[in-house]
Amino acid sequence: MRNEIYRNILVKREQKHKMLAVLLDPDKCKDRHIVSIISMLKSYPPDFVFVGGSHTILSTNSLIEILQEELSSKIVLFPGDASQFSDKADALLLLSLLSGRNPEYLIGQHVNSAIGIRASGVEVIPTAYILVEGGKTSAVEYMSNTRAIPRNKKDIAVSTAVAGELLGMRLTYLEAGSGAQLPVPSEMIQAVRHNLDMPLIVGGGISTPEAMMAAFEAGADLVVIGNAFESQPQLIPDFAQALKKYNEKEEI
Ligand code: 1GP
Repeated sequence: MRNEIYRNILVKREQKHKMLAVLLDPDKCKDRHIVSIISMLKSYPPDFVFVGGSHTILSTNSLIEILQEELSSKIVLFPGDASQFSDKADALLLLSLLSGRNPEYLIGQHVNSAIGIRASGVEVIPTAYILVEGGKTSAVEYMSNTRAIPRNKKDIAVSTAVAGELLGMRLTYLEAGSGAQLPVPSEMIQAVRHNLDMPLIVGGGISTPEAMMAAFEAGADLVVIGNAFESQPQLIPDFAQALKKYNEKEEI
C-alpha cells in the first residue's frame, strides 16, 4: 500500500512545519473561475489540493486532470460519497463521519467502494471526520444526515477523536463545515490536539489569515480553505505569505 503523502505529512509535522490545503469543489470550478484560481495556485502552490464536495454533479476526474496538468501540488480526494472516487488522485482521505451516527457514512459507502479503491493503487489515508456546529446547517450535515457536535462540548470532540485513533485512523479532520459562519473554536482544537497523537486537520469557515494562524496556534497541523479562495482567489497570496512567515519563524 502506498504511503508517500501520509509520510510527508508526518515528516512536516515532526519539523513543526504547518501545512495548507486548498479545497476545490468540482461544481464551483467552472470556466474562467478555475483559470484565475489555478493561476494564483501556480504562483503560491499549497501543500495539497483537496478535491470533493458534499454534493457535486460534475465529476472529480476532469478537475483532477486539469489540476495535475497545471500544478505541482499533490491532489487529495476529500469525497462527499463513494461516487466521487477517482483513480487519478494522488491520495484519498477515506472518511468516516465519526461525529454522526449514520451507518452509511461510517461503513456503508466504504463497503460499496472498497474493492475499486484497492485495485486503483491510490494511497488511502483513513480519516476520522468530526463535524462541529459552525453557526448554520452545513451541506455535509444535510447530505449525510448526520449531526454536528455542539460548539461548547469539547469533551465530546475529544472522546470522538480518541475513539478514531483507537480504531486505527491516521488523520483527524476537525471541521465546522464548508462555508461555516464560525470556525471550530480554538479551545476545542487545543483539547483535541492535547489528547491525540496523529496529525490534525482543521477546516470550515476560515476566511482570514488571522483565523488560519489561530487554528495553527491552537494545534492544527494542516488547515483547509475552500470558500474563501473559491470566491476570492486574490486572497491566496495573503494566506500563503502568512504561513511562510510562520514556518520560517519556527525553523529559526
Ligand atoms: C470544508 O473544511 C472545508 O470541508 C473548507 O471549508 O469552504 O468554509 O473554507 P470552507
